[in-house]
Amino acid sequence: MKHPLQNKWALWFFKNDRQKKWEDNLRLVTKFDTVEDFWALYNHIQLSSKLQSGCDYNLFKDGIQPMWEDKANKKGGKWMLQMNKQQRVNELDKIWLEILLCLIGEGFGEDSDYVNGGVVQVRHKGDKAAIWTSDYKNRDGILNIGHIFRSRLALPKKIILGFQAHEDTMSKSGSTVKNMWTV
Ligand code: M7G
Repeated sequence: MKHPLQNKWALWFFKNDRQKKWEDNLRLVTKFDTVEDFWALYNHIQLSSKLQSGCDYNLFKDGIQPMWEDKANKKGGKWMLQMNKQQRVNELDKIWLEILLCLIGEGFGEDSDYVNGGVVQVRHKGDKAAIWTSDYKNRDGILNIGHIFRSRLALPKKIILGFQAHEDTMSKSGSTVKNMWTV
């Protein structure tokens, strides 16, 4: 028997095609709910560091679309780690794998229910990785998720992790979005 995960997860792939609307560039790859199927998928797909710039992987709980508009994300936000260009070579793939394992292993303890998914974004100006949560009003839960995220990634003290509400991200085009919280 395969080893069941607590949740069923869906992997999505985003490939930037400027001719198309944002949501039309988002594709569901597959869903899985066992440890074995996770590793089969992981070993089959490209590492993040090998993706073209402009591509994203999204791993979300089944039933939640990886977009602000989904009802589970609407009042939520993300803990986002901004990387520098050098980190693609040595760190990006490790960071994304750690995020995947945090997600499927329910690594956020009692606050795992507030975790909707995770995102990795490959960009020329520096890659990004994030944990998306629901309900930014749940301050204690969100902060706890942020602390666990930092410690699982073993981030050095000088790196500040910020949480941004999707509502704020949506209303600011391009310019820096203010952090609702930092850890
Ligand atoms: P990004 O991919 O998060 O960052 O957002 P980037 O600037 O590093 O590429 C880029 C753009 O994609 C946003 O300004 C939006 O136009 C669009 N976009 C991103 N997300 C996550 C969403 C979303 O959830 N819904 C919609 N409608 N557009 C989005």
